[in-house]
Order: sequence, then C-alpha cells, then structure tokens
Amino acid sequence: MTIHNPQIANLFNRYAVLLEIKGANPFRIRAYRNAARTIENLPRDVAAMLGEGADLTELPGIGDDLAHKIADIVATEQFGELEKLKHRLPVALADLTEVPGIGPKRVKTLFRLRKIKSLKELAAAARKGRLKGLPGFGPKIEANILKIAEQHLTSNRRYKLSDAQQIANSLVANLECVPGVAKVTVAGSYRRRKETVGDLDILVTCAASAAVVQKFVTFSEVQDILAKGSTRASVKLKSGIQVDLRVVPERSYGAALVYFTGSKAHNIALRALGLKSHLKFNEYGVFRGKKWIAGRTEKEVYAQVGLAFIEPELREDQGEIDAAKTGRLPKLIGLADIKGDLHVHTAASDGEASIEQMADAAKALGYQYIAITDHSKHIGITHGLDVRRLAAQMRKIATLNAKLHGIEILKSVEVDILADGSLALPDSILEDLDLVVAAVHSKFDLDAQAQTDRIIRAMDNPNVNIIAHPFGRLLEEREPCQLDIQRLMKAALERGCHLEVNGQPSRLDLSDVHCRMAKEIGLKLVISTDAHTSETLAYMRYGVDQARRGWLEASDVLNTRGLAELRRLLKRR
Ligand code: DGT
Ligand code: CA
Ligand code: CA
Repeated sequence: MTIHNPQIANLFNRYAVLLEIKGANPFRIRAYRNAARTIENLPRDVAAMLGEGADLTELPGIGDDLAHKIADIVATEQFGELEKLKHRLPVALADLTEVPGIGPKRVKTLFRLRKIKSLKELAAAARKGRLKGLPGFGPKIEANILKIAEQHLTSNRRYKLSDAQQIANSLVANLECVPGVAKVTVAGSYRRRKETVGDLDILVTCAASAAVVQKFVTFSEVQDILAKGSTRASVKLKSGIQVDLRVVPERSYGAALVYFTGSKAHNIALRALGLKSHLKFNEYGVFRGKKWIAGRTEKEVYAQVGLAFIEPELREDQGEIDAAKTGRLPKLIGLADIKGDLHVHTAASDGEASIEQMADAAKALGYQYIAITDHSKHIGITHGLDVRRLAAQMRKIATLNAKLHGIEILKSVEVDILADGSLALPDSILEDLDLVVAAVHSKFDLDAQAQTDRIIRAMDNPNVNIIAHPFGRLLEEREPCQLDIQRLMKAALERGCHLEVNGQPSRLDLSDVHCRMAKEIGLKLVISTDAHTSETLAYMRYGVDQARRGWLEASDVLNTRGLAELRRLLKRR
C-alpha cells in the first residue's frame, strides 16, 4: 500500500482551496499549502521515510499535527479532514484551481453565482458562454478554461517525468520481490527521459511469468485491469496513469528493451537498416530468416547492424543512427560531471533552508561550489532582497566561506528583468557579486520581438552572466513565452553570457531541443536546480536528463568545470 508524494500534496492543496472558499484562518490555509510544497519537493516518498521511522517534524513547515495527519494519510490513503469537509462543500471545486488564473476567489464566484462545482460543469458553462459578464472572467481566462477542460476530457493526458518517477520506483520495487525475477526496467519515454510521459512501459525478465503478471495486477494502486495475459498486462493506476507490463525470457531482454524503449521513429529506422542486411528485428530478438542470432543485450542488438550502443536519451531518430554508424556519438554528460549548482534559494527570499544548510547539502553531493541566488525584490516576491539585504547576505557568505571547508559559496542573486529589460538592482551592487543570474518573472505575454529585445537588453548589462529559465514555462500550467531563441542564443554568445537549463521538473527550461541548438552554435549552458530546499538540489538529475537528450557533453556545460576554470569562463568579454 503506497500513496505517493504528489497525491498527498494534492490532498493538502485541495483542502487548502476548500478552506479558503470557506473563509478559514489564512494561517491555517498557508500551513497546508506549505506542507504540500514540502512534500512535493521531497526526492523520496514520504511513505517510505515513515516506514524507516523518519521523524517528519524535521521537515520544513511540518509540525506535530501535520506529521500525524501525513502518517494517517499514508496509513489510510485518505485525508480525514477532507472527507469531513466533503459533506459540506463539493470537493471537485478544488479541481477548478487547476485552470491557470483561477484561484479560490474565482472558484467562489463560480460556485455562488453559477452553481459550478466541477471542471466538467465549468467547461460546459464556458462553451455556452455562461461565464460572460461574471466579475473577473475575461476572454483570457475563458480560453484557459476551454483548453484545460479539453485536456481533462480526453485521455491523452501526460505526466511530468518526476511524478512518473515516483510511481515507477514503487512499481519496480513491488515487482523485484517476485521470486525468480531477474531484471525490472522501465522502458518507453520514461527511459528516454522525456519531460513528460504518456504511460509507463515495464519490462521484466522471469521464467515464471504468470507470477509476475499476478503481482502486477494486484498491486495496491491498480484501479482497473485493462488487459491481462500470460506474459503481459495493462492497468490503470489510481493516479490515472496507465502501465503496460511485458515479461520476456532472458535471451530476449536486449531486443525487448530496444523495442519498448523506442522511440517508435528510432525503431522504424533501425528495422529499415536491418532489412538492408536481411535481418529482422522484433521484441524477441534479431533474426536471419527463422534463426535467432542475437537479443540478450542491447549492445549485441545494435552490433548486428554495425552500430555502437546508443544511449536511450538519443533514440529519437534525430541523427543518432548515422552517428552510431560512423563513431560520432556524443559522450553524454552525466550527473557525476556536475561540480556545482548555480541557482538556489534560501530562507532569505522564498527558500526554506539557510545558506549554510544549502552549502552543506551541496558538499554532501560532492560539489565544489554553490551559488546563492535569492530573488531581488519584485512584484510577486514579498521577501526579495533589496541592496541593503543583499549586501548583508554577501558579508554573511564571506564569513561562511572563511569557516567552511571543501565547498565555496558564490555570491549571487536572481535579479528580476523588468519590463524594459533593465534590472531590479543597481550595477553598484551587481558588480560586487561572483556571478549574476537574471530572469523574467512578469509580462510573459510580449510578442517574440519585444520579449527577445527585453532579455538581450538585460544581457547588455555587463554584470549579467546567466539567463535563468528563459522561456518561463511551467509544464501544464503556463505556456512558454514567445522568443526568437536563435537570436537570443547568438546575442548571449556575442556577449559571453550563458543560458540556463533549469532542472525543476515543471520547468525543464531550456528544453532538450534548445540544448541541442545551443550546442550547435557553440553556446555553453549551465544546468541548475533552482532549489528552494536542500533536498531539491537533487533536481539536478532532471536537468542533466534534458541536456543528455540535447546531445550535450560535459564540455558543453559550464558547471562541469572546477571553480577556477568556472570563474575564468564566467568573465565577460
Ligand atoms: P509515451 O508513452 O507516449 O510517452 O511514449 P512511448 O515512447 O513510451 O510510447 P508507447 O508507450 O506508446 O510505446 C512504448 C514503446 O514501444 C515505443 O517507444 C516504441 C514501441 N512501440 C510502440 N508502438 C510501436 C509501433 O507501432 N511500432 C514500433 N516499431 N514500435 C512501437
Ligand atoms: Ca510509454
Ligand atoms: Ca505504452
């Protein structure tokens, strides 16, 4: 029995929305929101932590009361308080806040004035034009409503890789304990590390396939069994995601892995290549006529058509087959190449840990340096730094650096890029920092020309080193802004500036495709986490995943360099 972090966070968030509609105490509402965020950001399942006897009150924002509630939720898979509220308020109301731009206030309006209680009803009302004239519901919100409603009504919903990862971990652990199981691998887009996955594809080797299938379909999280055979099954989990299982014999493992990792386009290209040598490729192996000739390992499968092993992240039929033929595959960057994080927040702005805690956590990851990049004061950030507080933080960092060993804290800031491209802090302080990260947090709706001009103007400031999350997108929440990315990259290159690959699972910005574009013009990137807690420094993995999909090698990324070289490379021309 396992409930995963995203589901627990979701219960708390829903509860917070309902409390807000009810007009409950704002502190209480905030406490649930903070707890939801803490849980969502944990790299490990809270259920597993509890299983090991962890004390949840050590987590930021979790007191005795919330710790008890979490333990209850893990034990019962329900949140008692939410169940109680259900009798008084329709719980589906909370879903309405999934529409960008709709918060509790607007939910209240919808409920009171139009009796709308669910996304379905909201969509229907929007389609019939029943939202016109409602206070606070302009055409932009109406468009958002129609779009979200459509996504919910069709089944081609996609899941963030990080959410899929948590689900996959427990599925894998569940299958690994079946007697006779040798290997359990999650293939498909998950293994290719796509930013979102449509479903999970699990491959198991085991002689006793029936036992594996049985364990799979009786997993506590299964909601529906969609199909069940002797070596395969498909289920839908309570979280909504579909999972396909295939059990294969050892000698087919490599072939099945290639087949089910895909992508489909890669498989088709591979098969076409096989046909030229009169070889047939399928999930059981590589065949010459009826004769099985290979299939135990992926390497052996690729070798049949003269290809080197191709990393899963590259299997998109984007030139990887040619590169594998001619020995030109990149030596992809790995997590172990990363020597520091250049974008993290502390409690001085909207993070949760102290500078020292972040530095300790970075050191524990084996990093050489960490840049503290709290927000400058700007709209939407109440605790941002002004000149005085940033100067105080710089003095604190100097003291800490004198005290700490084995990690260098870099003085930095995430300075807001204002509407006209100027920065929210004066040069007099920016020039004293080790590096400056600049980012857009407002006016995401400028046209491509204006938005690109705006960011280039920010890079015209010689103190700026890195543009964080250039597109400002939030997966399933906010579309990327309009940018002429080619022009932006060229401008960065000319100025000795760099762009960020932000590892937050809902950002992944720049994306895989943009990584590859940067590499092609020789623009070096940084991969950062934007961590707001020490645990989420682990988001580096998601940034590295996208960099790998973008063919990046260690040399293409600045924070694979040691501190001295990093400093040299950050110097602007
Ligand atoms: P997703 O789930 O939409 O994020 O994407 P995938 O790539 O995981 O796709 P999925 O789950 O439909 O199928 C898993 C793999 O199985 C896919 O990457 C390649 C293989 N596959 C599926 N359908 C076909 C097909 O019609 N032909 C070939 N050659 N391979 C297929
Ligand atoms: Ca899939
Ligand atoms: Ca599938």
